[in-house]
Amino acid sequence: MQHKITSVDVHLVSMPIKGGFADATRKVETLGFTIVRIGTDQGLEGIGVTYHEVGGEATRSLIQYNIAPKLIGRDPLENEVLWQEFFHYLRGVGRKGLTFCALSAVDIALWDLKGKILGQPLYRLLGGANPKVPVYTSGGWTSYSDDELVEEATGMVGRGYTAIKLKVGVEGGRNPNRDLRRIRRVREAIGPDIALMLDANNCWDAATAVHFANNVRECDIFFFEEPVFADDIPGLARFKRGTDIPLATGEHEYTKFGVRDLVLAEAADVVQVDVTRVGGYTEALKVAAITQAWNLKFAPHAMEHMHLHLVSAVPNALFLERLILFEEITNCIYRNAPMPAGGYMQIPDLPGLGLELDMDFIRERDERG
Ligand code: SMN
Ligand code: MG
Repeated sequence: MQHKITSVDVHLVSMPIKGGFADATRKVETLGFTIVRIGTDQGLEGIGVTYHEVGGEATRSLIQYNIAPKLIGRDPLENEVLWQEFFHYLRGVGRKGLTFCALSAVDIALWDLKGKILGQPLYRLLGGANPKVPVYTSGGWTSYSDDELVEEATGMVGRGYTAIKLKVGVEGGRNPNRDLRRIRRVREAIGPDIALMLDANNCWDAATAVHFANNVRECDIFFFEEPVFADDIPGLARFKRGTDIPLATGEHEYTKFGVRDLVLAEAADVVQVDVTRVGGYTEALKVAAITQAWNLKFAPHAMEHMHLHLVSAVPNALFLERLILFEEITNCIYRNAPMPAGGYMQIPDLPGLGLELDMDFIRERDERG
């Protein structure tokens, strides 16, 4: 039986972030989700979400005024056909950035619908077998005092995580020696058995990053993320040549074309695209295939509820990332968001993404343009 799309609704929910949380290069002031609901003539609904710190209104308008009218009357199972059409429809106004956040949220909703139409959880449709997915937690802002950093790291371990990620690049990246002292203290506090990852959020040049990496190497770093500007692909490649700490990057990368350039330049060991930015599940699966062809690791960025099924099904995927800062908004927008326990998250035995939106909260907070 063929389904036809009969409705597309878009909602925007943003939360101010108080507390001055900052990484090496920016302060996080707002976290927001743009939420898409695609309905069919058979009464099914698929949901997709993308996140923003700035520009959510633009993402919502693009979906509402430009993408939604073209979805009405279409068959939601045709995600490849629709992806190609939207890619060419939108390519003149953006092949990265907010345009792709919009396309990603729509594509995710189509995959959720696909699972609901076929009556299977998405990870099963993708060929996965295991509903229990490893997750690491992430925080440790550069705005923390040294004591606060150590306290957060030990708290993470106390909550059962066996892998944690912290920021480096204090004082805008101008004091790597203090970063070194902070990370040494953390390693001592958490012991040798916790996978410790560092994220410099684009703050250094390659020479500074390599120097720091070689000093911090003794702390047994599982991977080092975005040591230099995300678009400094030669700098990333130079980092990789200068240290044996695995290099993670990709949260700022869009589409298979962006990832192709990273891998061809030997500028990543762990590719961290975000399904809510890179072009949805349709594109993330192609990115995953590229990483497999180069024998790299795949570890999607943030948005763990959007990534659960992908990490379960992709054989070279390491784990999910759960940002402490996203926990509040995530708990508010889903009624049944899986929670981590002992370093794992369990995929619900429900069709599609298996997520139920809290429409009371979303409607109350929806920022109408
Ligand atoms: C990050 C991304 C988005 C919001 C806050 C922090 C960070 C990460 O770069 O990798 O988690
Ligand atoms: Mg990061």
